[in-house]
Amino acid sequence: MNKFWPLFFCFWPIVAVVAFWISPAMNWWFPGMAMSPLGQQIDNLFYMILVIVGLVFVGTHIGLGYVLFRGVAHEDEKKSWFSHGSHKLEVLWSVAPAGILLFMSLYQLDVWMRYRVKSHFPDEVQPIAEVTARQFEWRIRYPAPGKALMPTPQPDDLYTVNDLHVPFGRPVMIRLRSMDVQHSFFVPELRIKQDAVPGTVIPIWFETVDEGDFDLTCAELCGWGHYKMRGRVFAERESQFQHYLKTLQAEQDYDGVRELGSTGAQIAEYSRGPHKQAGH
Ligand SMILES: [Cu+2]
Repeated sequence: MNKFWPLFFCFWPIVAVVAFWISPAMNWWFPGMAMSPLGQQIDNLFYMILVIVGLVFVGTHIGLGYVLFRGVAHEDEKKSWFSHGSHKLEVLWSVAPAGILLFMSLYQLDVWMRYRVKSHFPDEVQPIAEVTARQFEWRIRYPAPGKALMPTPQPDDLYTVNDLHVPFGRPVMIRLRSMDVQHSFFVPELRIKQDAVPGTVIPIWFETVDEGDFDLTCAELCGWGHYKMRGRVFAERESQFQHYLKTLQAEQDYDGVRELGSTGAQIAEYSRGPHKQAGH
């Protein structure tokens, strides 16, 4: 019976290690596969840290198990003893974690810079849309088809809410702003999480590897309606993306009086869900 507690305390670390081991295969760590190359690099950093933490965890629990089993095996040694510390040990367990933390901070610098530091962004990346967070929606401004996004709104800009369309297979940039309080632009499948801060414009770039649609949520408790600040990111073929912009333009220019000609037909076609169709 006196082996119960040592066994009990050693059982849970073993369960934890098994769970850690099978988690990647079961897809328990992440909200699906990373759909961007940078997201995959971020996942690799996560696994690197997980391995280090896992080794420390296993090591300390082997130590704990040893002490527990030794304790029950040597009933005669039950009397406690006091230590005034060991200089060597103190140095060792201060320097080793400091070294590991330093290694982790240097190792991730490259990914961090590519993600956040403007001078390390891909050369060809251009802003394709401005996303303005407000209580409680994502307002999106695109330039007219064939034009570049200007820092200030232009008369022929295109507007929509909550549905961000982007072409996949090339890096794209959005300019992130906030109209009221602090929000956070969070696309879990692309591993993007960036605060939207009132008074600043923050560029975010990403490259989606395949077509698909992904959740866009707000990751900053921004008020009573925070829960409903939910949008979608549609990654589509370049031709589909251009088609989407043209449809948005037609929709915006439609005065409601014209006959249901080509413009109306285009709107009707799009409202049937063209992003699910093949490109045009
Ligand atoms: Cu929000």
